[in-house]
Amino acid sequence: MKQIIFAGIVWALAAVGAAAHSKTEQTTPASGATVEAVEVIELRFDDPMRVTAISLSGPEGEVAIERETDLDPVTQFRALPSVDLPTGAYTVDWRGLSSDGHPMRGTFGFVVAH
Ligand SMILES: [Cu+2]
Repeated sequence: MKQIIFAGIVWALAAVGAAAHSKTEQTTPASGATVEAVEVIELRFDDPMRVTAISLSGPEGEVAIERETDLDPVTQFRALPSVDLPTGAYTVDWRGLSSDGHPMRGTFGFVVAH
């Protein structure tokens, strides 16, 4: 009987481990892309992600962005740059909580060329 309970616990732990955390599938702008303008910054996830923090930095430092998505877990997160982005290289950094409860973070870059 003890063995059966033990096997059940091992199986339950394995099942938790198998439920992989959400991953970024794609972004807008695409990672590494060169774009003329940025109307929206978008992160798409394979499973809902609660994005807790996001920042955009460029050639002149941090650029203010406005979240369009609140703190609910989503598969599509959107934020809007507060200004027209000048030419240069930009990096987006984000942190979030995966649907399996794991803290996640990611980064990607793109170039704006007018
Ligand atoms: Cu995970």
